[in-house]
Amino acid sequence: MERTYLMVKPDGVQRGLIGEIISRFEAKGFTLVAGKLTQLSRDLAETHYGEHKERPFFGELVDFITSGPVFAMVWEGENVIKSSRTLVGSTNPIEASPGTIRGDYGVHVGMNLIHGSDSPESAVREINLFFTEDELVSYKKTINQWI
Ligand code: ABT
Ligand code: MG
Repeated sequence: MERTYLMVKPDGVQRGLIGEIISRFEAKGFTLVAGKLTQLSRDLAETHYGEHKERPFFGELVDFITSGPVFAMVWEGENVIKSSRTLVGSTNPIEASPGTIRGDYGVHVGMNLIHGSDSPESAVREINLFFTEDELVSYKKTINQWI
């Protein structure tokens, strides 16, 4: 079954939105495989966002993502990578549709509440960056066989 890495960013944690965000993925029918509150080191943040190293906003991005605790998670389900990006909404909350997390709660492109892996390769890379194998819990839901 496909897995993805999702992370409530420092703004989402500060605004008390961890529960609300988790609820949306639970309601969709995805399965939580791992979760922890953690504070990113600058090193880890720079590795995680390595693809943006040359971008003008890189320094601010790393400042922001290390500014407070994040809630790191792994979720599992059919097409969870693409589907969770749809639930998250466009990068810029101004363009994100109502009903998406960023569309409902976001204001600023640099503080857009939640991160979601953007491809199968990113998902594997990010899951391994943030979690050890023994932190990932595999189980089958015993209720609701329909999703
Ligand atoms: P992430 O899930 O955080 O990776 O966001 P997303 O994949 O939707 O968007 P990308 B393009 O990966 O943006 C990474 C972070 O950089 C911020 N950003 C992006 C800016 O601050 N200014 C910009 O012009 C762009 C393009 C938004 C993302 N995160 N934060 N926080
Ligand atoms: Mg991204």
